[in-house]
Amino acid sequence: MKKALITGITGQDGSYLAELLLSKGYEVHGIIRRASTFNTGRIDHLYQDPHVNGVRLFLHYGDIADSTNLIKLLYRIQPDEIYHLAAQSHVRVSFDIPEYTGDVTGLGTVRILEAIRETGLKAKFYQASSSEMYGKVQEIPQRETTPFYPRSPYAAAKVYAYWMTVNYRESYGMFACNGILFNHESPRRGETFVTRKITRAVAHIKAGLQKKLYLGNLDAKRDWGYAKEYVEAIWLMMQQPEPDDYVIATGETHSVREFLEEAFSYAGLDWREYVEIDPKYFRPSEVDLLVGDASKAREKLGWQPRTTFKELVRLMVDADMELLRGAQLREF
Ligand code: NDP
Ligand code: GDR
Repeated sequence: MKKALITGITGQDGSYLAELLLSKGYEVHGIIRRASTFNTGRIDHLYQDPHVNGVRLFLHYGDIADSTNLIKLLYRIQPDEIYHLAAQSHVRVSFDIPEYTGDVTGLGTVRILEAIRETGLKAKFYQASSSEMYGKVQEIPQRETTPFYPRSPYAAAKVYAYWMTVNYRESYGMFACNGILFNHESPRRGETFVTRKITRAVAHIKAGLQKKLYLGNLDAKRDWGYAKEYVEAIWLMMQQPEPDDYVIATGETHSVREFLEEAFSYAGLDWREYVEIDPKYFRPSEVDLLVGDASKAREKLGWQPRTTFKELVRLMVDADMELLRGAQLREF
């Protein structure tokens, strides 16, 4: 039985990846942070009492800022594959806490890479790299060879982590790969990212629980895909004979305004009646346009997206309406 370790298992991608790996027969270990409130809502349905025979999901307290803890966990677990998803992942927030973001999102990757080296593990390593690294437009569509031009503390930290992953591959012969994933969304997306903020507002407005939705820049364009499909690409990268870096994207781009139009009209509402602009959501420097070329992933991994933009918006609106009626995240 293969053993995987997931950092960031309580996040959107971590929860879908844990489901995928369990369905493939893996023993899955996840690092969770101690918090004063429950932070395991996305994975509670996967958790079973570890004293019961046959359990294959194990959770460990830890933090990507704590090297000793990481080294201990690697010694104890001896994973075959390490999926490093943990990060301070909010771009706008990274302008408020740039130092912390650099520590967790940038140095966090080095801590794990060093822990692998220190323990002498032969584990494969996945780094959650991001289309944000492309930042200011250098080339359209963006592909593996497009130069990076990060426009936020978050993106700068991810560029550092990207290159450290490449560096450990080249210096120490590690199986270390970067997935350069473009925005991917789902009903499990954090509520402060723009897509989920919109679909949640649509459900609340429709139910008479909210009157206005305050947003920032509506002109930004993103290449939005479905998270559940993107974790399949992550797994495929780790099954290749050689480590490499891959862009994962749909190849289509839409503005925040188009997302609004699609989500509100699906619920029979006109977004112009509800949306107000609050400059506090503007970023000091913005990423105007992202659209990815995932040809390499299609050719080498046999991966391609299946869910269209319209289907994604609709499934998220439907889910937020269901959640208001008492559905659980595990259902999505
Ligand atoms: P989320 O923000 O949903 O999840 C982040 C995860 O990291 C959570 O489990 C969080 O724990 C954990 N985490 C944060 N800080 C620490 C820390 N100091 N120590 C340990 N764990 C920590 O992100 P996503 O699931 O959306 O994204 C996963 C990864 O992929 C991230 O690295 C993100 O930057 C990257 N990425 C995401 C894209 C997207 O569109 N979703 C696109 C490209 C890259 P807790 O639940 O306790 O907060
Ligand atoms: P992004 O996602 O910054 O692309 O990073 P986000 O949904 O936060 O923003 C997308 C675009 O929407 C504009 N926007 C707003 N954004 C938020 N959050 N809230 C608002 O009210 C709002 N109004 C307009 C933003 O300015 C931006 O242009 C996500 C994260 O998951 C990263 O971790 C990941 O690396 C990238 O996607 C790829």
